[in-house]
Amino acid sequence: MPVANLAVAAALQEIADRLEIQGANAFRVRAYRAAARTVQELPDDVKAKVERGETLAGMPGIGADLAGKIAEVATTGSCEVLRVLRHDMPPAITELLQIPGLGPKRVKTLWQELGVQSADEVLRAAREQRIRALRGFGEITEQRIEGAIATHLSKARRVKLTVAAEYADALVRYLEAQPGVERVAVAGSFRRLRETVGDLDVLVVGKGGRAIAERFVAYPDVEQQLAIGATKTSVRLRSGLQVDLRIVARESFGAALVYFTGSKAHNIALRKLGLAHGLKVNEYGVFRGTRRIAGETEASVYAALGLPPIAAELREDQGEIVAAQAGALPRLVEYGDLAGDLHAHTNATDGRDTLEAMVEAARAAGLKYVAITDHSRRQAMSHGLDGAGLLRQARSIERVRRQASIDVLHGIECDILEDGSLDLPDDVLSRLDVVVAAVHGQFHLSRAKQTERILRALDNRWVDVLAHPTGRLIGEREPYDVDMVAVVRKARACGVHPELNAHPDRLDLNEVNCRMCRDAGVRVAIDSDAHGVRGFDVLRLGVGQARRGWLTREDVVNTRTLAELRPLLRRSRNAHVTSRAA
Ligand code: DGT
Ligand code: CA
Ligand code: CA
Repeated sequence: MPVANLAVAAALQEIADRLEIQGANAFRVRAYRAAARTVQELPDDVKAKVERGETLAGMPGIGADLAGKIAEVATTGSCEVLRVLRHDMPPAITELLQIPGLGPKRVKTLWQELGVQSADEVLRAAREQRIRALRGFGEITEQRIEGAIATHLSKARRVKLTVAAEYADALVRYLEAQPGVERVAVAGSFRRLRETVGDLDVLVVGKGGRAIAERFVAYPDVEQQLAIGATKTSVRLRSGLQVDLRIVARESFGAALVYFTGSKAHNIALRKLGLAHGLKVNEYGVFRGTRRIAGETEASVYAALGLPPIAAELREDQGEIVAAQAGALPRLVEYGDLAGDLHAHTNATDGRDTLEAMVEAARAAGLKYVAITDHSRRQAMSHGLDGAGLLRQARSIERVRRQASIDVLHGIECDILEDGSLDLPDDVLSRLDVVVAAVHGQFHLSRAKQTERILRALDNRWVDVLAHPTGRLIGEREPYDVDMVAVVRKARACGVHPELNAHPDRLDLNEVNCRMCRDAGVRVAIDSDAHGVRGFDVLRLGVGQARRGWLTREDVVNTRTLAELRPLLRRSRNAHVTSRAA
């Protein structure tokens, strides 16, 4: 479905919701809802349609008046009715409406009876048990609302790592340019490369603590100063992101970096280990009695505890300290280890750039091979390829191979249908170099059905990679309910490589699943899923997630040269079996 249509449909839904909250005529409310549905189900891009001068009037549930409003939303992003409605109601109504379980009727009651204007206020009302007394609510509903809002708030307040990186980079550049500043580092979950971060923790070494703090709060993007002092200052940026700044002494920099990188669980484990050695560990250093024995560098802190340095990505108290003591820390995969990418799109389906441009971009990203894996026919909205389309693409790839300085594999991102069969027949799949199989719909199957579906897809002897194995979109869509232990076991039995899709919205596999693969001896493919020439940049993010999942170079299949990779693809085994049989 065209993305723009979703936005238009959402605006129409919002109008309907707000009208309902206002107590408007039920017929009018229904008309907007029907229009939203029509737009959502429209196969073509509504904006393009409007721009071509076509009218939507006459489509199911859409008269001349609504058609005009849809055109206005499609071209300008909003419309007069919506602006007026928003103006007349507290802004948080939109936020409240996004909370599962809070439809317009309930929002209306909460707003009118309790006067709540934001999600925080609803949460407080729930905790103070003021909601259960309202007509149509009750204790169970109150509890459900409390849970839903708490989840909503905790998600809304964490930002994706790539977004945080933009704020962090700009702020670091600003701080480094200030007089007296010697050194700036971003610690916290950001440095551990967690997929989302709650706030930024910045450390500064420099002269004149108070003056540096004042320069920090004067940063143009600061909206609110939360606390200021010579050692600790906190602000909120305009985007809502909080930044904690600590000014530390040079000789404590390493200890502060360890402490504020965390995680809290890792810190506690280190402190315990110190106690066992008669040492005190804190953000200022490692102390025996009152004597500081380490603290200037991170390595000195770990060494004082008898440990080798531990990579920031591992510091979650998930066994890294025991591994460090045993000299068994993994040699984590690095970006430079990647040799190729097994999942990328072109404008033959929903990618933005040509085959030639994508191959060149893969080369520029330092890769030695790239698999072109456009969508299969089921993805009709993105013009998915059938057998004939793939044949045409094969000819283009032949042509590009003659000029390209890297190897180009011809593959497909083939839909896994609801019953676990694949969208294209085996004889088509067998002609390709690599098959990436993916779930793109029916996310709500039961756990048993979803698992069975995916296991069945892995049984297909042409499937090499299982793309974005859990389907989650960070902060937007939960993973579908699937038994990953069974999937990983099956992947091992079949020789399929689960993908770590590096797109910042996906990072799917997550770190827990990465580690499950490693423990099962299953090699993972870190793929970009690039839909444009900039799309290969995300591979770095994928490597970060892989490191959080303890993956080494050996655990990642696309660190192999193409010659080493081929035998690890299932089709090579098939060929072997077939030729022996012949
Ligand atoms: P976030 O911001 O929620 O994504 O996660 P972090 O890990 O960045 O947590 P944050 O910002 O609350 O604190 C930064 C670091 O400071 C954290 O990773 C470890 C350390 N830290 C915070 N509170 C405590 C604590 O109560 N005890 C210890 N030992 N360390 C703490
Ligand atoms: Ca933090
Ligand atoms: Ca913090």
